[in-house]
Amino acid sequence: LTGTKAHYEPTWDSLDSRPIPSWFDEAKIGIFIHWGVFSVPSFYSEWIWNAWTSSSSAEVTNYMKDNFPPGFSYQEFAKDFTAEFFNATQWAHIFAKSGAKYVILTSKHHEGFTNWPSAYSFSWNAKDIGPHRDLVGELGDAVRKAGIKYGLYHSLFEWFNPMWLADKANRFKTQSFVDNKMIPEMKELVNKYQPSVIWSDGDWEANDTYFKSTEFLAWLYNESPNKDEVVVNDRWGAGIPCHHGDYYTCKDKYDPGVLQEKKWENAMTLDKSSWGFRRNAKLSDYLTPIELLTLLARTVSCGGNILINVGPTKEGTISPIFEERLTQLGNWLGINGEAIYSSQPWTSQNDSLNSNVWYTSRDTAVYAINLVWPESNTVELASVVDLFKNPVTTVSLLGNEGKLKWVINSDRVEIQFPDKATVKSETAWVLKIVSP
Ligand code: FUL
Repeated sequence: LTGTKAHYEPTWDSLDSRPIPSWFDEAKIGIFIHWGVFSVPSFYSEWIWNAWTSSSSAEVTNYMKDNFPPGFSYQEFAKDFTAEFFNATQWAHIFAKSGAKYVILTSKHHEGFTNWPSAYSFSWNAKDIGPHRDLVGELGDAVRKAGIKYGLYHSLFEWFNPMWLADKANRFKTQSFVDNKMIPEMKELVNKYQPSVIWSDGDWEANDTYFKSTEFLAWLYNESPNKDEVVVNDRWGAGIPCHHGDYYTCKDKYDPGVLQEKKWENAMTLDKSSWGFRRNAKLSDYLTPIELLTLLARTVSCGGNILINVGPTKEGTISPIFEERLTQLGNWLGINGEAIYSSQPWTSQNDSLNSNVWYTSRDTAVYAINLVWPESNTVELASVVDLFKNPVTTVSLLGNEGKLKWVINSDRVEIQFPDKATVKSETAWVLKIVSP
């Protein structure tokens, strides 16, 4: 928690002076969930409604023409958002097993459909149609019971909301959508579910003055029920991302590869080409375990958190490929988690000699995450050579008993890996260098 009792003004200078609640940096790993009416066609991506309407994708145009009668409307998909197999406790169990410390669900994507019974989204919400359930509430209860923080994604704008379209036609000189929908709805969401993260999105269309972003955030930080714990991202108006907010997401899949001063997050997705579920995805569309661990190592090493997206089905299941990736991650963290959770970036991020090695640190330990098993069982590292000049330095491999042998060879240290058969980790092996 911040521990500060400051009062914030609705200006970026004031809001940006707020220290980020410490739980967020310590957590390192979150799960992102894109679930909504777009999960019904589960074709192309969560942008299908927009792509169909704007004819921006021939694939979508043809799919809709070939499979739906003339006059079919996107809203008709909602009744098939059945969620009959949705068991929030089972989802929370999968997320807990993955080692993630926070979970962020789309409360409402750009389609405007709310996954909770919003008083401001009449008949376009998960209680009135489709699941006939409060998905936001059910998942929140289960996730928190599993000891995981709960956050909510929320799209500021809605592609086809008439109030939004009217404001847009007025070049955003009117704020009917913001006053009558967006702000009251976000306050309802916050008061009811008290999210620990607000992952704002869809901000690029208008500026922060139109969205009344600073007023909302001052209310959030000063008065809202979870004000000491809540963390917000940076998507609050055109030009804002990467400049304001508790932490930066910048653009989707942001992965700078170098240390960042400000807390940031790599929001990425296991299906490389979509955030929403795709029934026609191929195995090769999903990240492999080592691709995921590479992103994790590089992200955490450079001071970021990773937010790993899954797209559940309209029936409310998390497909086995997502479950498998998350389980593999959890198994890896079970052995190597001390290099990740509550770690700090070290002096070097990527070894200057060996680009397959990323560093993190904690107390007197430096962790070298090796993405490949070294040829001839010996790894050569340059960035840590000075640590080995300290006579009390020791080095071991996480998930393996005993200390490893090493020699300094001019500008590098050569560390002898153990017999692979005695090593627990199946991939991405972590050296722990303790140099008191
Ligand atoms: C983007 C959205 O437009 C995508 O659909 C997705 O939600 C991603 C996380 O953010 O800006």
